[in-house]
This record gives sequence, C-alpha cells and structure tokens, in this order.
Amino acid sequence: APIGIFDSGVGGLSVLRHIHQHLPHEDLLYFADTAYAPYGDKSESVISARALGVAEFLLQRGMKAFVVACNTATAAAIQAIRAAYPALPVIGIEPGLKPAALQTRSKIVGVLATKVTLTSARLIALQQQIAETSGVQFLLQPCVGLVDQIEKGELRSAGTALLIQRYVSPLIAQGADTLVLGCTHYPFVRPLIEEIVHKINGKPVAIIETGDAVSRQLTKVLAEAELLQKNQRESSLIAFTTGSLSALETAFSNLLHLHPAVLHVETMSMS
Ligand code: DGN
Repeated sequence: APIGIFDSGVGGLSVLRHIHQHLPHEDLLYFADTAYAPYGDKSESVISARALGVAEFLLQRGMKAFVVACNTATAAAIQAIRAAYPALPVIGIEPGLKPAALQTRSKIVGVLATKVTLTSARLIALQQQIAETSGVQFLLQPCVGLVDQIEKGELRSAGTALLIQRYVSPLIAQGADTLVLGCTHYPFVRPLIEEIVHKINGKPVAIIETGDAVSRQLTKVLAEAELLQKNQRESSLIAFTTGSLSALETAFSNLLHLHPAVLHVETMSMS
C-alpha cells in the first residue's frame, strides 16, 4: 500500500525528497491542492475541509499512512484529520523551534512561515514554552507572497530575492543567528536565502528545516505499525493535482529530477 503525501502545492516535494531517499521501496502518492494554494491566506476551517477531502481521496487509493507535508495544513487541520481517521498513521510537519533553540548562540531565532502557521495556537504555545525554559527569543516573520513565487518556479528571480531581502533583513538586524524554514516550500529557495543573508551579514546563519525529521518519524511510525514495505522492489510514484498538470510535472522534473505520472483531480469531486 502507498504512503500519501500532501501539500497545497509543490512545497511537499521538499519532504517527498527525504521520504524517497529513506524509503526507496515504498509506493508514494503525492497530492498538490494547487487550485486552493496558497493555504497561508485561507481560514483554518477551509484548510481543514480541504485536508479531510484529500485524506478521503487518498484513502480510496489505498493509502496506509498520511504525511501532511505542509506546516500550514498541519497547524490548521492535523487534529481534525486524526479525529476523522483514528486508525490511520498521520504525520505532520512543524517549524523546528526546538532544534533552533539548541543551535542559536545569540539566543535570537527568526522563524519564516505563513501567517496561518505563525498565528496558530500550537506554534504560539510551543514558542512560549521554549522561550520560558531557554530564554531564546523567536522573531516570527510571515512571508506573504513567497509561496506564490516558488509555485511559479521563480527560485532565483529578482522579485523573489527582493521578497526574501525584505523578510530576512529585519531578523538579521535584530540579531538572529538562526533561521527556521517553517514552510515546506522554502527549502527550494534556501540557496537564495543563504546568499542574501551572507550579503547582509557578512557571515552565514544556521538554517533549520524539518523535512528530514518528518521522514525519520514516518519510518519509525511505519516500523512500529509493521507497515514498512519489506521487499526490495521497484516503487511507484503517482502525483495528483487540482491545478495544472504540466506545472506539477515541471516542478517534479526541475526540483527533484523525478518523472511521475501526474493526474488531474476535479476540485468539485471533493468536499
Ligand atoms: N507549504 C505550506 C507550508 O508548509 O506551510 C505552505 C503553503 C501555502 O499554501 N501557503
């Protein structure tokens, strides 16, 4: 049975990359809800409804575990998904505040994510708890528009550089020596972020992303449930999108050098 991986668009590919490396024999289903991207400006109830619709769709295709490869959807919907499907292993992704707190020396950490993620009760509680015990100060920076640039494939354009510059400069100016990429789209502009930070700062900052941790957690959960694929076989990868087929094909090819079958899903057929 396949593992389902879900994002509002191409961001989840930064997580799929790690899963594909760690678990090369597992069949994968990828779902990009592109017609509804970006999720960062949607309400929690809209995002929950979308995530539940996607879970249902992938369950009909035999999914054995569900990876919510989107920080925004995790923040908004993971409890609703777990409540709706108590027997299904569900793995979410959250900004790496804990690893960042262990790493920072200036005790100031910048967190880049969508507005929904940064204002979620989960993140605010986690941030307060870590701040109290470690004295680390978190600067929460919503990056409006950055997901759109990455969806357009603009990983190095002047427009993308300008946005990153605008969001990152104040964090560096306030003393952040560590940046958390709290959205699964952002690893694809990590090289550009690193260049810009270097230009502003004269020295690099530490960058934390959590796709690898999610992949290890998935492996652990599947092993415990005795759901890991044991045969050393060739695996399959099928991708679904509510948006443009060719855009998702191009993203797989450009970002991961993978060439899955990509199928269109009518948004109408989902709740
Ligand atoms: N990739 C999503 C995340 O990790 O939060 C954000 C996508 C979006 O639609 N804003």
